[in-house]
Amino acid sequence: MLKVLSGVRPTGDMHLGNYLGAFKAWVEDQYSYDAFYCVVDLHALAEEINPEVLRDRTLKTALTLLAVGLDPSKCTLFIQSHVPAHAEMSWLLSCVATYGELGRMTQFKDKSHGKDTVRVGLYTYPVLMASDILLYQAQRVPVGHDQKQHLELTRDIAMRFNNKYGEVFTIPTAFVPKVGARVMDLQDPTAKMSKSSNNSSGIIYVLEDPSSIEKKIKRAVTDTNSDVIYDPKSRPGVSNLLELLGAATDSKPEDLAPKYQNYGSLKLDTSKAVIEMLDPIRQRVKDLEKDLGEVHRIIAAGAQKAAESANATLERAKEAMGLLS
Ligand code: AQP
Repeated sequence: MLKVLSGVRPTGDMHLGNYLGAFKAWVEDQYSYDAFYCVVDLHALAEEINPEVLRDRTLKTALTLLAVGLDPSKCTLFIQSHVPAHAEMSWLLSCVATYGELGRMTQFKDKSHGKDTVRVGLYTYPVLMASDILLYQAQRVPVGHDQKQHLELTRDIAMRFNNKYGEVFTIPTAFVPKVGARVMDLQDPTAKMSKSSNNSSGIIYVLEDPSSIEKKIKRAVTDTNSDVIYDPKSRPGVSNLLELLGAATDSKPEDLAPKYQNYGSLKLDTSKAVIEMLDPIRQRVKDLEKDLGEVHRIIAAGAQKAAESANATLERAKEAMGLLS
């Protein structure tokens, strides 16, 4: 079976972008691949985060992943920091990656822009991400558009390592889901929906109350025109709503557009469809919260299974680089 790996940062509550752009594909992939999914808590430390908040969000993210349909009997779900090989491999690969290539990462440029203090971890983040992927010899890595550059870097690092030290790593390929690959902010449809956005009214959270979802979609920014046309470039707001409705009802946004004469009815149908899609997930989280002991058992077993694969690759990499065993 081919291996697949992906991760999510517990930097906030999970939103529709995470669900449509990543988790839905993760759930499908668990039936066809040897799938590893991790809550990448070490990555969350690259930016300011309160320790208690980080702990809570890490658990809540794991709960959400189980609730969206990850099945521990079909995939390996674990917390990144529970597998120490990630941090160790990250040092080995930071001795392969170069300062220049990390500086070219647009996510680093965006996140460090205008800040007086920037953590080294934010700069070396892509090396830790490369470690996450390469430790499991993953062939397929589902990512949103925003992560494609990091995946390219992972490939470069792996190829450089293999050329210099011998074939240790499988070269991974990015997989960007067609539907929901880029869910946009409801208040600023030119920016992607993001946990760290300053304005939560542009974000729909996976576990949000139906009444709040309805309000946010009702207030979503559209355009000055009133006709419903699917054209993400010239009509980003209305196109984002059509994409959400399409993703929630398994239809194409361009086929949905002609069915609507005004924004009001489009917004109403979109909120109904989104609420219906998220409702069962919210219910499952409530059930899982009643048995947190079981959730902890699942992630402990996941870490044990992940460590077996990760440690085998780590040992090969250390040996290839000349570390005494
Ligand atoms: N708006 C989005 N549309 C489609 N996919 C998205 N993803 C995130 N936002 C969108 C995908 O979700 C997966 C996990 O994301 P992550 O939290 O690890 O990283 P991120 O891209 O940095 O997510 P955020 O919400 O933007 O977090 P912050 O604000 O903390 O930076 C990834 O596959 C990602 O592509």
